[in-house]
Amino acid sequence: MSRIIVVSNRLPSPRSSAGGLAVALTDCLSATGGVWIGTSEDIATEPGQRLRPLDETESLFVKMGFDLTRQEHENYYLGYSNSVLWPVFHGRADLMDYREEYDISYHALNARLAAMIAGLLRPGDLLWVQDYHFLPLAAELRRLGVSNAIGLFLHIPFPDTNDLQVIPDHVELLRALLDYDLIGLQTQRDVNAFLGSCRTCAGAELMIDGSVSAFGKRTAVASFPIGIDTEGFALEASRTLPPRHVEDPERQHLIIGVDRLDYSKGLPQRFLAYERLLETHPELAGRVSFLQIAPPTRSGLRAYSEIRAELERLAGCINGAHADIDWTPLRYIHRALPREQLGSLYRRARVGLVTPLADGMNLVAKEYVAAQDPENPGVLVLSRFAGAAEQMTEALLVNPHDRGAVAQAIHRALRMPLGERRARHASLMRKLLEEDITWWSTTYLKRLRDTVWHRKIVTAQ
Ligand code: GDG
Repeated sequence: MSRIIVVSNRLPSPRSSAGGLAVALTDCLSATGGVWIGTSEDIATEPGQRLRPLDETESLFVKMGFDLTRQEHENYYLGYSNSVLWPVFHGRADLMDYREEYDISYHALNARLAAMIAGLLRPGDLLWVQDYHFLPLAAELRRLGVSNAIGLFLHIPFPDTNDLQVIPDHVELLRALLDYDLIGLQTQRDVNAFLGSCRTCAGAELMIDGSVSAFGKRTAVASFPIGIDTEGFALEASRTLPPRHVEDPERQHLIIGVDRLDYSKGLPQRFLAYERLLETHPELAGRVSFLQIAPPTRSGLRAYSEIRAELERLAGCINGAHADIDWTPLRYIHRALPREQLGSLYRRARVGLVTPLADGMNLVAKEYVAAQDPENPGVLVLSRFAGAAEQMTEALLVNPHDRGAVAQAIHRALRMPLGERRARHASLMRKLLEEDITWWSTTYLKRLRDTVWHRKIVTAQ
């Protein structure tokens, strides 16, 4: 069986090891043997030329790390990856901060990484690259003569052509993407956006089998909506005791939001929608409570410190206007909670509020549903702009920009009869159990293997 080589920005750490992606990929790497490559947490003084094996105790697969220099961290990671690609791919071209040194560093890092990977590849190895940090990696590997199958999975949305064109070297990015054998996206919407850009910017031809042909190359493109470890998550949430200090849900209906503090997650809009609920339903005073957990991320970037300041101001305004001596309507926690605690909080919350303005998938929506008590489940209020909305049609789907509509959906969720809650939860759960994280990785890898067969047949003809 061929080895699988996974490349991702971060390696799974013992802290993140409960995360679905880490579990699923660890499982498939352990079954087939392989290597997981990612950045280490260390900062190097010089760009290294070798991957370092980490945690030698693993026998079935190895983790190999590479260090970023401080300059690469600034220019490749915070710069091109998170100040150019992340905002543009999330429909926020207005927040793009494009600089030539970012562009140069991004391509140089990908070239350096390709050289390090090429050194350890064996014939038949499958390479599975994760996410927007490595869009040109396949092109760099091909330049070095690597002919192994290489797949990409993009965890974030693919932008519409108008947005993509804001990036100065977008045609080069597309050309580089066509060096992958398989491009996996989260949703059909993303597939359409990608194909549309290939057609508009590169005059690409769409083939009958769903692949795309441009620049003399051909790539398979399909959606593979990422899932979670549904069964495991449900089991853990049903086992864990609720944390102390959480008010009794019989007395107070808990509404929960859990997001990295990112401008794509629609948090100010969500806070304002909650305020609208309090204004339009004064009878809820003292009986409802909104808990928002928003751990920090990518600190050092202005867009992130700005959104933090805005949220703190809004939380203060909303509590100032609506709180009472024995009631805090909104609790906002700007740090990460332990994973075990999340499950039981989800389970206690009558409403899960997931209202991003743009999101590749959104795993919180899936975790919230998996954590519910099937006998007395809470209700998911979900943005139409989360990739998850394509699968989770039994949630209350909302436009996160429409404060009134979100407030109404929360109200409807709070009042929803038990029968309807159970029915919606049961059909959401069926899909989450069917299309879980293992389904996602096996389906993707099967398709990647198929592209190899396809290529062999075409070459033989
Ligand atoms: C990207 C795409 C796509 C959050 N707060 C805490 C915490 N979390 C965990 C959640 C969830 C994960 O972090 C967040 O995943 P999301 O999917 O919601 O969002 P991104 O981080 O933006 O992920 C996204 C995903 O990749 C996978 O493809 O769905 O669209 O943007 O698992 O539970 N975990 C702990 N404490 C917290 O306070 N322990």
